[in-house]
Amino acid sequence: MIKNKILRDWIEEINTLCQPKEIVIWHGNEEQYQTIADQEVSSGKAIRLNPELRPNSLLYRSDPSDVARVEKRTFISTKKEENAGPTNNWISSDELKPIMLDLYSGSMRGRTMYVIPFSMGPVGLEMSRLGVEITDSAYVALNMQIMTRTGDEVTELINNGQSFVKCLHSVGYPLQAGMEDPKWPCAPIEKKYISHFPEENMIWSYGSGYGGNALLGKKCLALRIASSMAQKEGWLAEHMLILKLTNPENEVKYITGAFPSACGKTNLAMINPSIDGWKAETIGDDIAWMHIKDDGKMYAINPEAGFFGVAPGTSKKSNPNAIAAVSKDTIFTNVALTDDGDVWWKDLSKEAPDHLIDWHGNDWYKGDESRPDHPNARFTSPLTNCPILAENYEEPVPISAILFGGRRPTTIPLVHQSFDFEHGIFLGSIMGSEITAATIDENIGKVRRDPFAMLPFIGYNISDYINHWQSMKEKTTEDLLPKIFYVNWFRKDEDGFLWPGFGDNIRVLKWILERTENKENYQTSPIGYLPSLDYFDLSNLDISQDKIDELLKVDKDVWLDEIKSIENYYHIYGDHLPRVLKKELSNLKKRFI
Ligand code: GTP
Ligand code: SPV
Ligand code: MN
Repeated sequence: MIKNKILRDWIEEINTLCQPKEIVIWHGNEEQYQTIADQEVSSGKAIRLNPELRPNSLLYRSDPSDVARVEKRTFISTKKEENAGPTNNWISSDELKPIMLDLYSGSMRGRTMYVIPFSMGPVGLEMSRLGVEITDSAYVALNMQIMTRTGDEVTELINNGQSFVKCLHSVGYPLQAGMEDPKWPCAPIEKKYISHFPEENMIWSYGSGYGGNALLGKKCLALRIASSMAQKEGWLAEHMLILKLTNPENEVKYITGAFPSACGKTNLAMINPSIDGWKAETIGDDIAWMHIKDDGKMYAINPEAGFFGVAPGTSKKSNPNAIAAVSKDTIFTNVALTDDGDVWWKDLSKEAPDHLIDWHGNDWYKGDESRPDHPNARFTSPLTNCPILAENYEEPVPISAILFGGRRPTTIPLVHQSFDFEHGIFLGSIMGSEITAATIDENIGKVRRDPFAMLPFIGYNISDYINHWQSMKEKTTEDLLPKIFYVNWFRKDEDGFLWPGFGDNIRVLKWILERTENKENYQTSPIGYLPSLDYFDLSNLDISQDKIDELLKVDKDVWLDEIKSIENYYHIYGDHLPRVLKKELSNLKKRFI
């Protein structure tokens, strides 16, 4: 039972504002999940997949206009514009609140309002943070059950006085009497608002039912609001996977990796190593919260309880662990349906089935020009479904290395190490990547700078964010901080990707972990330490020397252009270019001359 007065009052306030037909409190148990799932199936909103092939699993098809995060409609609302900074859409709360209150007024008419208490991070852990999402979407409720720790256990903590982030969500499609409810209700793009009020620890999301726009524990709380909390409290909330690695000598190390959306975090988090003797175990695939503890080391936790992973490209060959994770208890969104009631997406098998129902619900025949799945089709599965989940996945783990990466078809070598922590911050700041289907954008495929893979997720001013990273150095000593690397699985020549990627990325990880032990396995270049080929494990890999040379090439002319491009890009900081970036850019230039 909810006893906390702040929460009770807030529920009453939203009930009056949004006028739902009923209120359902989420208890976080299996029975409630199944009841809601059955209702969704009988109303035709969800399809139950063949229980013999895909037990306890659902398929949803979204509205074609509502298929990914919408960065243009994502706002950081603070009193002063400078607190949101040059990379965020800012609206003053005085201006935004009346607009959104007007939209929320009666917005849940004819719908059930779910009240979902949740914990990001294990329930009761000091690093964890609580939220309550009020939503009129059963899809959101079901997904939150998988993605977070929800229900009575969390209500109990709130009853005991723990603070929580108020997360309000409405799909923005009130039902008047006699109106038919579409299968995926949502509002048109210009009425969508994904708004964050970091000064009040509050999130208001309106008009979208998809992923990070609607599952408010994820990008909205665990990244945008948490990054702002972290800045005030001295820790880091990052868009990073967490991976546990055991080498053939049985030594365990942990790494994190920040790659932009749809650039390989889930895949690396579940890597199936292609070289003998190495063991990889998953801890997290999207978000890491990191703190420096009393021993001076940086520790990470995964605040999530599930995977909201990209389906296309996932196969037994590329990611057998993800295939196992989605074998049951999974919600699929915007994948294709097979004739026997199972799912299909691009690359799941070499050959597509002869006939499918596509993500619009229409017949699709092999050879058709259109794609049967959406490029940002996703699966929602519990962490515990992953066969290589580390047994200590709920404990903070010490991080030896941080990887930055992205999709860069040129310029950036397969791997290089920063000279030190501050140079590592520079590498994070210049990250670039091709824009992917994980966001609705007309420029998909174009390279944009995506610092720390956090461009869409920093909840405050990017200058302050860079300075905050630098402040980690004051909390400990350089030798105890994680070593920083920049990787690029996506360099191309005219035949496509130069590097096989996936399981073979272990070769790069092996080199990285040896670097954290200060092994003399490197050569120095102007951009950082590169692998020395004598110490780079290419055993049993069919790849030509030309391709390896190309993968590790640091071309002076190309880099002089890159430096110009960075200088130009740094103009976004205006007068607030952090000193560390100024210094590192100047050092980089000097090393090339
Ligand atoms: P978000 O969930 O959006 O944050 O994405 P993510 O970073 O977890 O990306 P994910 O691992 O889901 O990969 C996205 C796409 O990149 C998939 O289609 C993968 O098949 C592809 N991919 C991942 N790793 C590699 C790799 O090493 N090489 C190549 N060529 N493709 C990869
Ligand atoms: C991303 O876009 O980085 C995701 C998917 O992880 S979503 O939760 O929709 O933001
Ligand atoms: Mn992500």
